[in-house]
Amino acid sequence: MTSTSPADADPTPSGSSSAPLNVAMIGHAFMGAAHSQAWRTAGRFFDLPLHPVMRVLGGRDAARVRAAADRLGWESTETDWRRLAERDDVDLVDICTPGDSHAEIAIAALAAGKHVLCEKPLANSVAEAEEMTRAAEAAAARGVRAMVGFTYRRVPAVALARQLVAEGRLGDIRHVRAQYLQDWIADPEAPMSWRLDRDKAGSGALGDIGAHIIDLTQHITGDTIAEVSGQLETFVKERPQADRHAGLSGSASEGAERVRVTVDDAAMFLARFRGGAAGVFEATRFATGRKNAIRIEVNGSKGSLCFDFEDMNVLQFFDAAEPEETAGFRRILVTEPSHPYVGAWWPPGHGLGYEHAFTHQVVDLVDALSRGTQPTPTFADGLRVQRVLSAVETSSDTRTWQTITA
Ligand code: SOE
Repeated sequence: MTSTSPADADPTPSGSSSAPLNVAMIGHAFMGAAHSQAWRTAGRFFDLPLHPVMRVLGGRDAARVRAAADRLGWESTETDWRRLAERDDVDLVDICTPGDSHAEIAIAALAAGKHVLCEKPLANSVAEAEEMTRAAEAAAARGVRAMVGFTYRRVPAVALARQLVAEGRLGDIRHVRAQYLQDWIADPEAPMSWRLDRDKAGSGALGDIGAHIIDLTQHITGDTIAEVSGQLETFVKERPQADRHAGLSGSASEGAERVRVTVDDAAMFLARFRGGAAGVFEATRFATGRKNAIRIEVNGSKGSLCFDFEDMNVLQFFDAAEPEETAGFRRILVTEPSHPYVGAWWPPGHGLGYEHAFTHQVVDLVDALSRGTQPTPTFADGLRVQRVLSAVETSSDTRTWQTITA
């Protein structure tokens, strides 16, 4: 079914001279809203070489996807994603669905000659991620590009962290310490959600938020994880069935049927990086009081850095070369125009938020597409993360260290 909606679907100032990039998005929950904000905003703050046009929103329920298209600014709607992916007025498909549909949609869209942006984690298994990566590499030979949405890479303080490591300011990397702490299901009566269903999500905290800190630490250090020893825990084994269409903070009716939780609630693992660094990782949805706390500390022979998403416009940096009387962690406010992405936004000190990283993702994707270059992270980067996820699961099941192929 297709229909039209308010003219605000074209998010770029009228009269834009650049060619259109016709975008379709599938899925309109939390990630769909965040991606829509990015497609709407990018051309208004950055000079884009192509201007994104929000052509069509895909969803299963006609009334709900129509309402979402009106709210989020999409021109038309489809309830059949296959038809959406075949439309001549679509150049790129943005996949914002649960992980169990990523592979099927991405492979079909790439085969139809559409660029693809796929939310993380790339897939629900290594086998799916490998198939997607093969499809992406074959499509790249035809000039069709694919990217996976690890957006936290595009927080300015994270981009600065990577720059400092790449410049050698930390020296040889010894320790990588990463946590991703949430508490949205710490209440045992919090209802079931697709994120707690292995068939839909592939895994629990491990793949949903553990994937972010695996990608982030590999991105910041420029190194990759070679071995892991993991422990997965499921603290609450069953939950009340959620009311239909309940979101992250959903609700359950009195006396609702109780269903089994089939994923991990928390994932902890040790890691060895190929370059020799030792890693300690923790991803949990039971850190009561922590809402979306991503904390990364990297210690090197010449210095350290520390990032906390709850203070996301700051990067803490320790320079071991400082004389001891003035040594200490420096609190860098990453809001100068010279910092990555910041110049397009506000004057120094005003700060950015969660949603800006999604806009930066669109900016870099559109720039790569206009140049005919490969946007990152690639599906191969997503596959590397998937292999670590799988190795942690196997390690937890077998209580053995597991090696990840390069
Ligand atoms: C839920 O854990 C979630 O929405 C993740 O799926 C996102 O990737 C993360 O950025 C915020 O929390």
